Amino acid sequence: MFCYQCQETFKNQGCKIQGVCGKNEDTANMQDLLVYVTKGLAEVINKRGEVEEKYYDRLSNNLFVTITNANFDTEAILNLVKETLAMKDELLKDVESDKLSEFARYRSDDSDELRRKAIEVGVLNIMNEDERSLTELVIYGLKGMAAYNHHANVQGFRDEKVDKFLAYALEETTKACTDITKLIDLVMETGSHGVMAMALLDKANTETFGNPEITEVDYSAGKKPGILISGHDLNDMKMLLEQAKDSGVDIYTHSEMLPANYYPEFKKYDNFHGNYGNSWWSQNEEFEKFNGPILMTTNCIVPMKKNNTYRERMFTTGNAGYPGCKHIEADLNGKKDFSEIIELAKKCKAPTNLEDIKVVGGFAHKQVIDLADKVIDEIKKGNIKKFVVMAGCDGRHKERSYYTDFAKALPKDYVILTAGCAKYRYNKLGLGDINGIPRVLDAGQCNDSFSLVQIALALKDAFGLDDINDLPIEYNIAWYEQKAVIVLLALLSLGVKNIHLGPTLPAFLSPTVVNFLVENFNISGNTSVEKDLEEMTR
Ligand code: FSO
Ligand code: SF4
Repeated sequence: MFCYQCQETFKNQGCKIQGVCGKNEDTANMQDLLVYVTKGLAEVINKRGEVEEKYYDRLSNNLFVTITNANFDTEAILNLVKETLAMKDELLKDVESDKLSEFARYRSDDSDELRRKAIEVGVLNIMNEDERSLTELVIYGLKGMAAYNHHANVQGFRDEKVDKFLAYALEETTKACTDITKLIDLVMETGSHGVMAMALLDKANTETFGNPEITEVDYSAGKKPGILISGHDLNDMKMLLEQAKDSGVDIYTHSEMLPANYYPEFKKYDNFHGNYGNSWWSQNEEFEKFNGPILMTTNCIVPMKKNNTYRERMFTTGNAGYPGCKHIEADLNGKKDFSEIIELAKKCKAPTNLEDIKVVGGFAHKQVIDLADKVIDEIKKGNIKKFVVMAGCDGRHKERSYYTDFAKALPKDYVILTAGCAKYRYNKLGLGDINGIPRVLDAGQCNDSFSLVQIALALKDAFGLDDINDLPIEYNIAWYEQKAVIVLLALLSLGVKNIHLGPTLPAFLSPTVVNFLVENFNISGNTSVEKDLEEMTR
């Protein structure tokens, strides 16, 4: 195995024996094969021109499965490989096979042969370091885009341009190409389609569940048994709330599901209790204490400790998977039956209380733009000097305390704009407000970084500026997995410069690619809180 797709990769070089995330060699290889056959399917889709939506769905789902911490179930991934090859065969009928690449020509339904092939198709097959770096940058961006696309698709929203770009770009990565300029163009195109995918998901979420609104979220535990739902899939959240509404069981969010608390549609449910716990990496301890069933709708799953007590009460759904945990499939209409989880919850103890705290969030674009006059007034009066976008991911490494220290050290006239699980590093610090405007404005999940861009564009218009970089906004972004990669590429495609990216720069960026990003976008890694603060408060 060789994997260097996330921020926690071994020694910031690559996981070669076992993933730091817990992914073992077999799973890693099988994920490589899934990406390989997905590229083959994409090529055949492109040759056919028009195909049914289910083939595009397959591209997004497969890429989503290979995102860090989403799916640890090797057998389930092997089955996806087989299904993908079978779907490709359906499309191959009218395609001349001598015009196809090895990715598209490959076929087998034999598990042993597929396991053998899985060892051969890793990222190190691209020998040229810069070509590999840019190709993987595109692939990781596509994985993030695929995740957002999938969430929109299951709500019945599609953008043909996103689907077609996914197929196009996947095929492009099969072509040996050492033309760096061409690959950089593909990276930037990936970013601009990332904006479209985030816009699509924003439309899907807000048209289906309403616009997020300012909400004080309760983190305390109630007296009734509960179900904890984690991950990013709001459609699953809706189905669970609906099915559990008269059951006497409370629903709690964990980690990236926290922003569900901000949506009007979910607030209607009396048994929606609030949020429980913190970001994804704290789940081993917090899932123990929750006492009831847990539903993982997407990443981030942390491998269970040997002596865990929650394997039997953790369920996965969608593209998430974990060996030994029951997986809830959707029926042909996309409906999921969560009755087994609800029945199990009734027999469980209520959650152990972790903290009695309430935290305010819900500052997506509509809510902030509704407050625009007030915000602009405070900027003009000099009460708000700058915004700092601190969106992205949290992670388990100690060095991430940088973000807590940075937030604490920011001058009192600075406001943090956040989205994603990065917020757990500073959302409970009690950083106060500026004449009623909280100093931490949480827009929602990582995909709601789109909201932060909308807010920036609205401010640019309000101040009559030509360039988004002339705004009083700094970017100090924390990344972990591939959804953060598409958020980064989306920002670059919009022309955002001077981004600080940490806690470390991606291992998959070669020195040539880092130079390109520095020269064209003035990207930098983190140094120390003091130095970065000095630079960002000039
Ligand atoms: Fe976090 Fe995990 Fe949302 Fe990621 S829970 S790290 S960028 O999956 O997707 O922010
Ligand atoms: Fe390593 Fe990250 Fe890949 Fe897991 S996802 S194997 S931690 S690089």
